[in-house]
Amino acid sequence: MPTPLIAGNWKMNGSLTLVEDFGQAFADADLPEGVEMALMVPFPFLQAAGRAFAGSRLALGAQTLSDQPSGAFTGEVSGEMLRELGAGLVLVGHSERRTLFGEDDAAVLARVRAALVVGLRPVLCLGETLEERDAGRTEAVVLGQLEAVCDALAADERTRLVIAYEPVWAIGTGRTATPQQAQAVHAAIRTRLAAYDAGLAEGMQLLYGGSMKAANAAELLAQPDIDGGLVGGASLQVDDFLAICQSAG
Ligand code: G2H
Repeated sequence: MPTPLIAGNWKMNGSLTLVEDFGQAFADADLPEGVEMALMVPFPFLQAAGRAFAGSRLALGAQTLSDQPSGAFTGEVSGEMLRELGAGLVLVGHSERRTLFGEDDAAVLARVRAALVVGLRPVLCLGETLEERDAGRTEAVVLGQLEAVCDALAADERTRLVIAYEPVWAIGTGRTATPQQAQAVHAAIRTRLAAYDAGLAEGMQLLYGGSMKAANAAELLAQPDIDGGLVGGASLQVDDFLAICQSAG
């Protein structure tokens, strides 16, 4: 069984005060054993969050990175810069990046490679739109996004990924996939990973994302192929996020 991972994604929200609140709360909280916890904060908060989370079990993550190591790319942030600030994980291919910022499968793969090369763990996000689900194309879309990355990586690189399934229709909408819907897609992802390598499939942390909250986390996390959560809105409230982390223990 993979180690459960609960990762918060603040998106373009939060504040330095909230960073301090989380640092304090996670330093003081009685946290479940054997659960990894992380928070993906906006770039400007990374340094403060690195300090605030030091000594706690909350790992630091970023929400995207450049596919380039350095150079004349105004506004971009490299993987090496994220490492220097203490980030250990980075989201890649979140649906908001894919749809709002035009990141296609090739761009996602380039960012995964950029993360791996500097030792960041890429959290690769996959998910179908409502139209794709209604057309019966959920598995084809999700597995296609998975293959676009995994086919191009070496076996040892694949083992360094985390995968997050986030149905686009459930993101920030309050509409959560049922545990059965999520489990079915997670099982399909794990089966596809087993075609690369059985050990890869067994060890991969498969996170569910899309309106996960304290009230529904336990039921989602009880599914056999759901190993954790990628939590957006509910990761902005320290008590809610702590409760979700507790549910994973
Ligand atoms: C999906 C998720 C976290 P939310 O984007 O990445 O957000 O929990 O607000 O649906």
